[in-house]
Amino acid sequence: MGLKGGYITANEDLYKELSDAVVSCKEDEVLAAVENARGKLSAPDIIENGLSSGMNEVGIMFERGKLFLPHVMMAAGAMQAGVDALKDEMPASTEGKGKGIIVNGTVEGDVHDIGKSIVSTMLQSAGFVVYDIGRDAPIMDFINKVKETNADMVGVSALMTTTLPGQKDVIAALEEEGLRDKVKVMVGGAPATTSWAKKIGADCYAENASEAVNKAKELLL
Ligand code: HCB
Repeated sequence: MGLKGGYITANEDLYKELSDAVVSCKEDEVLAAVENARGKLSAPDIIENGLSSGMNEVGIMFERGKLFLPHVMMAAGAMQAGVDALKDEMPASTEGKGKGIIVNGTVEGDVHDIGKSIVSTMLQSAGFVVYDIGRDAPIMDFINKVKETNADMVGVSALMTTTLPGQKDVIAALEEEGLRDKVKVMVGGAPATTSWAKKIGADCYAENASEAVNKAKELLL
């Protein structure tokens, strides 16, 4: 428990333990921290405020040369194990049921998929039907899945400045295929912003998975 005691600092201690476990790059530490937080924090809270902040810290340390790529890969694997351990505990809601089919993927050339997968899981928990087309997904995979499922929304993730234009390319392809009026487009990922979303004609930008759920509800329900 933190110095001041009480719920807020107790939660902060749990967040820190979760975050530190990801920074340790060790799967067993992440699983132990998740186990300790279970029942005290909700599954989305553990993922968004604990594990994800650890992953951001790993990113900063990588940028500063304090961690190297193999560490980042291990931290990513450890974080994914923590997220997987919580999958069955995501709150189930039927709010979005029958209201929205969402195709979600990471653009071609980009292998980052932890955040995108969290978004898919949270959207599913909210009751939306989600088709996750994975990472490094060619533009036509987005288009074909939209056609096949008659989707209402497309979520396009990009984690690198070099792959960010892929979001624009997906929108352009939707236009070319005459699908743009039928589907909403949500963009996300670290280099994306609200102004980028506006610039490329997306319907919304979501900073994290909770916001992605809220934006999907706003646009589809
Ligand atoms: Co990677 N990587 N990486 N990486 N990586 C970044 C993204 C850098 C920013 C790190 C840095 O240099 N500071 C950088 C990109 C720089 C740039 O912009 N140009 C980078 C680089 C350069 C690379 C490689 C090129 C490294 C190399 O090989 N030399 C290579 C990429 C190869 C490729 O894609 N072709 C690479 C590889 C890797 C892995 C494999 C080691 C690993 C990915 C594992 C995986 O995803 N399965 C990895 C990781 C983990 C990172 C960092 C450290 C963390 C990303 C992450 O998972 N964050 C990242 C640094 C950073 O982002 N701060 C670094 C945690 C999740 C929960 O957050 O932002 O992904 P998120 O998702 C949020 C949010 O954005 C939003 O909701 C999510 C949940 O809250 N959201 C959406 C995301 N998508 C959405 C879609 C929607 O529709 C709505 C909301």
